[in-house]
Amino acid sequence: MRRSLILLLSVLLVIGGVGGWFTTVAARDRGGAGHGSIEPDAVRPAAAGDNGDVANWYIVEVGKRADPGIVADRLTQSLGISVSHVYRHGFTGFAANIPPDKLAAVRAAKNVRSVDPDEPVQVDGAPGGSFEPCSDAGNVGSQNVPTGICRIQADKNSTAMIDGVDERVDADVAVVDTGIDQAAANWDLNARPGIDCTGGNDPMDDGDGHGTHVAGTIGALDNDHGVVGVAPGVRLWSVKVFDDAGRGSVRTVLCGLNWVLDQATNGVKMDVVNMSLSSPPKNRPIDDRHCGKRAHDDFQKGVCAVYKAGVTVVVAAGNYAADARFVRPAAYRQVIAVSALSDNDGTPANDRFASFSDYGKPIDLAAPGVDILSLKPPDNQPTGKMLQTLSGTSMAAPHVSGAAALYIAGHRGDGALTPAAVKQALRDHREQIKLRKDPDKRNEGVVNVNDGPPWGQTGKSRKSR
Ligand SMILES: [Ca+2]
Ligand SMILES: [Ca+2]
Ligand SMILES: [Ca+2]
Ligand SMILES: [Ca+2]
Repeated sequence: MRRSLILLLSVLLVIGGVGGWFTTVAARDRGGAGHGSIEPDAVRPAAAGDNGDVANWYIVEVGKRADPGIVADRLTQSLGISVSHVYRHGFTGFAANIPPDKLAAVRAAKNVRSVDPDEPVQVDGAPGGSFEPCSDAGNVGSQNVPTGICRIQADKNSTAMIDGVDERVDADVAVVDTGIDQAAANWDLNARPGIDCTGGNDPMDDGDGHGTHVAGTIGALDNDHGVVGVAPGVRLWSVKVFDDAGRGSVRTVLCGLNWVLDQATNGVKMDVVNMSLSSPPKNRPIDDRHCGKRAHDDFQKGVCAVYKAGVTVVVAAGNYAADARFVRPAAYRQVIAVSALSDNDGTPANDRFASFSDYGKPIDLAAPGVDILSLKPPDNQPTGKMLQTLSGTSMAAPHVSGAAALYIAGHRGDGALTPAAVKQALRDHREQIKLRKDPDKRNEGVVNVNDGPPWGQTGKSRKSR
């Protein structure tokens, strides 16, 4: 029911030209764009406008000792392919539009290791329904405490300190999404520009609203207006991989992960990456247990590189009501995959597994994902209107990203935390609950950040899987 409603809404939105939720963008011929000079690591103009178009687009991996920019240049000049992104960190290669009659030549070219088709990736959120803030000490002035904050007990976390006073959580979270709106950031976020992978040049432009909403759930400021996030005031880095129509692909996501890896060595090391996105289910399990090398999955190669750099990756389960083993990136064992639950009062009462949410063995935790209130780009309206509710596993994942940021910020003195350690800690402290309507027999439990034991549990009953 919920899924059909979402699909209906998405159709209406597309007709209205407001957003691009769930649309699989039709493949179109790109023509021969972008033959000009090539700058290393730049996002090239050829990518502009058609970020979800994958017809004739490929991800090319080059040999470890080769310079991907030089290989891309050489093939651009000799074969007339057009290159959109160069990847230098972890996964080394480039994305290119390759006409069918040039494909064999690229595959056979020197230093080319693999050539895999690109695929569309989409955000996992859609408009939600009505909302009542939960009763809480953080409801100061006009600030709303969203139900998800109470549901996972972020208001009972001493690192979050939710009380209407702006103290900020010390962690860095990359929001790989549609961008983070500058006006919303000025109003109620501690956000900063990362990279624009869509052919534009403004990570702080969110023409869609999805990324701004996700950012607010992770870390909206604790003050007297807007909303408050799970990890209030955490540093949020906008990594824009979807254009204003919500269109993206593996090549734009890899560009975002490449930036995260570049930052790990040459800038600010991210603690957490949030990816509220997925590609449509395959007809076979995704994870090849070899970081994508056997399955020729460049998406997983990129995720593994980030994981090995010590960055916790949190992803949406996907909204296909499908087994997450078939859905990228939720299927990857390197990520924390988050399913969605429906909650309307901030307590475990009357909760159920969200009908649209993917499920199954890869899911690590559930989090609130129905009718979630968060920030919205202003649309020329007064700032009081910069809020909206959205639903989706896109809204569940940022609750867990915020939880990971709280955990990492609260354990700074304990040495470097590996992504596996962060995942285990969040799993160990989860609320062990059987959600009604959960399609599988595995109770992933609900993320919980109470300083004490989670809802309904004594300290002794906690255990890991
Ligand atoms: Ca506070
Ligand atoms: Ca606020
Ligand atoms: Ca409830
Ligand atoms: Ca389950």
